[in-house]
This record gives sequence, structure tokens and C-alpha cells, in this order.
Amino acid sequence: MPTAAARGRLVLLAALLALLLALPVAAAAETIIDVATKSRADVARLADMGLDLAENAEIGATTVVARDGDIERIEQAGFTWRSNPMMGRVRLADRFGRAPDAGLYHTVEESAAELRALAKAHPKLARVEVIGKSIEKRDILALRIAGAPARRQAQQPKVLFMGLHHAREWIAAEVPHAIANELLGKYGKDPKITELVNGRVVYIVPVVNPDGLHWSQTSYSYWRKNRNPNGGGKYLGVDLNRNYGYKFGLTGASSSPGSDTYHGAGPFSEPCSQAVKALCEREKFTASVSYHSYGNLVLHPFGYGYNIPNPDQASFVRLARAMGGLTGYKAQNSAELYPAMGDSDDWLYGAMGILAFTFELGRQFVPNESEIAPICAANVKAALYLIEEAGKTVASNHPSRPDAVRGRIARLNELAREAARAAAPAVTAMTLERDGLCALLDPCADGDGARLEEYLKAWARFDETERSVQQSVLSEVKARTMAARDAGRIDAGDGARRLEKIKAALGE
Ligand code: 0X9
Ligand code: ZN
Repeated sequence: MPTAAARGRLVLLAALLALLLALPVAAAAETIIDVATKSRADVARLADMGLDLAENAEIGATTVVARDGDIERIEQAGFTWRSNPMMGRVRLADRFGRAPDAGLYHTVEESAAELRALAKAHPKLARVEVIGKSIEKRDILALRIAGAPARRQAQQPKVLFMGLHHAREWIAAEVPHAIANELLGKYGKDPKITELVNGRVVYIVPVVNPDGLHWSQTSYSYWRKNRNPNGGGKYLGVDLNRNYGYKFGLTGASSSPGSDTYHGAGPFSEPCSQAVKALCEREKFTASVSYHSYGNLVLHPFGYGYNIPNPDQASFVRLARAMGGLTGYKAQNSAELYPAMGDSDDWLYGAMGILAFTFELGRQFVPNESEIAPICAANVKAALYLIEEAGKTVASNHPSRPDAVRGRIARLNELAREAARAAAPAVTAMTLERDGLCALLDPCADGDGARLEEYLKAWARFDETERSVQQSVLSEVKARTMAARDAGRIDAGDGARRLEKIKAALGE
């Protein structure tokens, strides 16, 4: 029997040990709160403060994952709040660095092993591609699925499914895996699936942010960003869904490395978003989904500001509603959730002409394991629908559209005439058209230069007003061509030929 004094020391020791064990959790304390938001302007103000908006931002209440003085900042800005009754499941990861056990959820290693096993089991249909490497040197993997003979595949519509830009949204990797299993598991057995796999090329990237997922599953379950040390300062991590290079900037994103919506040092500063960019530039997808959690939503671009005109609005709304019907999710414009620049969809659509959707899965970042199967089943249906539609509905700025360049030239010229006539030019619409045209003529997107040729043919016929607005397009394309040549993204000879033609048109 220990003495009373020894028992006392033991109790003290145990208390100290408990305190020590609790420390890593306490240091990472965060609270999920509902902030009262009376208007869309309130929601936008919260997003602009660089706060971590967790769920459906609605007029009424906006859910925020608050930490490190966030609540004080929210109060100082004049908002009131209460704690969120549905705190989400805090899955305490192993604090001691042992192998993570994510239960039914895939770890990074399990995800990679499953993709490789699928490719091995279906060598005629699937292969694994390493599309990039994360900052911590993990592979970013894509599974490519296609059933047609190789020579026919180049002509077929291509669809991209991506998961897990955000570390803590574990369910976002499960749906892409479920899509892969559905397509490969039912090929040759289910006529509809066989037809889809034979008629399309499907790319599946279950984990865009492997470093973040690993960290969330081993150290800090609420981690959102990647693990970029950001130059070795106090804070780390970049929000990959603020790092895409379309309208890159500050709305709904932060320039502070400590913020959970830090957009990074510049557009596409991160290897993981660069990997997606390179894949899209190469493959010219017609449709895509990026999976996130949570909110039971189907979102469509643009998300960088309220009421940004979208030339493909009708197609987006129709497809989003149909997929909303199949999942039970609400279809809405991204900015209606909250305006935020630099998300994947804005770039995939605005710059690449992809009908790009974001799904907010379920009601928690990490739903209970019993919910994984029903969430995947509903979302697989929506994915199959999109794979089918990708052959029928194509965005107006997709490079495969023969009218893409001509359509944009005509619309931009019309807007220029309108601007010359009226006092209030349609500035946003003009910017949109001009950006879209520059993206089409970007040397990295304009394979053999056919679009530049088409543009230069039209150039010769522009009147004075048209010339003034088109001048800025051609100057931008010139700058992009020089940058692409200098960075080795295009062949030096090809770059020189393009520049010669551009300079001749500009009279240089
Ligand atoms: O904020 C995000 O990146 C996404 N929500 S999440 O809770 N999964 O982080 C939504 C992005 C939607 N796009 C815009 N609002 N621009
Ligand atoms: Zn997310």
C-alpha cells in the first residue's frame, strides 16, 4: 500500500500527465459558432475577414470555425453569435504519431493502394497517373478510366472528379472512390455503365491535398489547408480552394498566412493546385465536380462576387438542379453561399471552359461511418448523370466549340460598341468576355495555334472601336505567350512563331 504522501504525489503526477496529454488539444482549440448575419453584405464581411466559414452561409446565421481570437474579432466587428448545437464530430487523431486509423475513411496510403489495385484489376480500362507531388512529396494520383480503343479516346468528352481540397473534409475523398468502383465494378455487367465508360474518358483524383488529409488524420482533425510552411514563419498552410488563378484576390480570401482562407503567395503558388491546372490544360475536360463537405449543396460558378454574369448560366442551372434532384441537395450559385475568389470552379470554368461544379456533401466534415454509403450512393447517381451530359452540354467557352473564339469576339465587340454609345458601359460583362477570350488564346490552351489564327483573321476586319478593346486582348496574349515561352511551358519555336504573328498584327 503506498503511503498517503505517496498517494498524493501519484495523484499530482496523474493530474500533471492528464494536463500534458490535453495540451495539444487545448492548443488547437476551436469552436463552431453561428454568427448572426442579417444580409448578404454581412456574410461577405465575414468572408472578407478571412474567417473559416464552415457551412451554408445563410441570411440568419453563418457557421464559423472560430479560433485564436476570431470570436473577439467577430464581436469587435459588431456581430453577435451563439455556439453551434451541431459541433460536428471531433475525431481526435492519434496525438503520438502512430499510424492513423481513419476507420472506414481512406487514409492517403489506403487511397493510393486502392487506386493501384483497381488499375491492376482492370488493366484494359484504367491506369494510375501521378499528376504531381505535394509539398511533403506525396504523390497526387489520378485514376484514368476509358473503355474505347485508344485512337477513339482523343475525340471523346472527358470528365474530372476531384476530392479533398480541404483536409478535414474526409467524406470528399469517399465519393470519388465510389465513382471509380461503380464504373469499373459494373463495366461489362451493367449496359448503361458499359456505354458510359466506352463513350467517355473519366479522371478521378480522390485526394488533391494528401499532406492536409494526413495531418487531419494524425494530428489535428480540424485542419483545412495544405501544409506549406509559408517561408518558415509562425503560420503555415494555404487554402487550396483560394489558390486558383481566376480573379485571384481578396474577396472571401485572406492575405495573412495565419488565416484558414489564406490564398497563398500568388495564383497557383501551390504544387497541388498546379497539378490540377496542368491536368486540365492537358485534358480539356468538358465537365467536373470538386467534392467538399458540408452543406448538402450543388454549387455552380461564378463564386468570386455576387451576380457575376455567366454566359452558360442556363446550362449550369439545369445540370445543377438535375444533380440536386438525384442527391436531395440544393442547387445554387457559389457566391450565394459566400463570395470567395480563387476557388477551383471559377478557374475551371472561366479559364478552361469546363462545366465545373462543387458539391458540399452531407451535414458534417466527417459524417458518421453509417452515412458514408448513402452519401456515396446518391452522389454516384449524380456523377453518372454528369458523365452522360458531358457529351451533350458543352460550355460556350470550351475549346472544342467551333464558335468559341468567334462567339467571344462578337460579344466583346458588341459590348465595346455599347460602351462607346452609352454612359455606363457593361464593365463586368466586358471583363468577363475579355478574360474568356484571353484564356482561349492562351498558348497553353491553344494546341496547334488554330484559335490564334482564327482571331488574327477577324482582327484584320475590326473597326476603330473594336480595335481599341481588342488591342488589350492581343497585348495580354502576347504577354502570356512570352511568359509561357520563358517558363518552357511551350516549345520555343512555337512561341517565336506565335509572337511574330501577334507583333505583326499589333504593328510592332
Ligand atoms: O469555402 C470553400 O472553399 C467551399 N466551402 S467549404 O466549407 N467546403 O470550405 C465553398 C466554395 C464555393 N465557392 C465560392 N463560394 N466561391
Ligand atoms: Zn471544402
